Amino acid sequence: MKLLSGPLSMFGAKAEIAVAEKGVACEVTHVPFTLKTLYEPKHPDVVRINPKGQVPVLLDDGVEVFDSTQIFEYLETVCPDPALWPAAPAPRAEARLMELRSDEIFFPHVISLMGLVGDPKGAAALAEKAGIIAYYDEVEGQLATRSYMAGDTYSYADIAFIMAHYFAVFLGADLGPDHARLSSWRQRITARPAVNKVLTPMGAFLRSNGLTPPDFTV
Ligand SMILES: N[C@@H](CCC(=O)N[C@@H](CS)C(=O)NCC(=O)O)C(=O)O
Repeated sequence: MKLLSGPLSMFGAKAEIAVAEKGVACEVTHVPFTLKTLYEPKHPDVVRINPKGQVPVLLDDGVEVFDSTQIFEYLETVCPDPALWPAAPAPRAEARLMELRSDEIFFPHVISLMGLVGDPKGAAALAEKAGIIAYYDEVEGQLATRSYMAGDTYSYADIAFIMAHYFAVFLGADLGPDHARLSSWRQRITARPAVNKVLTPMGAFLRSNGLTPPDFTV
């Protein structure tokens, strides 16, 4: 298997963590990326395989898959053990929805914040931060009766949210004193070797660019 990701790609990191959790033999390549030029010029395989020209892209013996969530689905099919979706229909549906919510409800606030770094205390940035905190509040409530994002087992939903949360914290939207359960969830997730394996080089990339990674990571 080959995975094309990026040194500062939230979605790429999701796929990188998943292949590490699965323990599958996979050559991970970071496509060229700098803070100045971003992904230009794009990696030819990314352009060829993904009409959106985005990482991550997975290549496996003639199969070519793009989009982090589709990569999760493919990995679960070809490498079912260890399972990263819960087995029973209800928690599985919940895990899929929490994974979707992380990418499509929570993370858009973070993307908006990225565009507002020049005015972090302005009304627009504060509104995005409020959206992020409201999401934390909601998940904090859910964690009263579950240990992970979607129940009592670690799943792709946890992988998605630790990465989205990483970027939120990087942009100044950290947990508060009312988020004790989320804080303990974060400790458990970042202690996982597969998560650490991906967050450590990402932190090094940020530092090498004069930036400070979230302080909950090494
Ligand atoms: N929904 C996609 C989003 C992928 C995505 O936004 N990738 C970003 C990097 S995190 C990218 O390649 N951006 C370059 C571009 O859009 O030109 C997924 O889950 O993989």
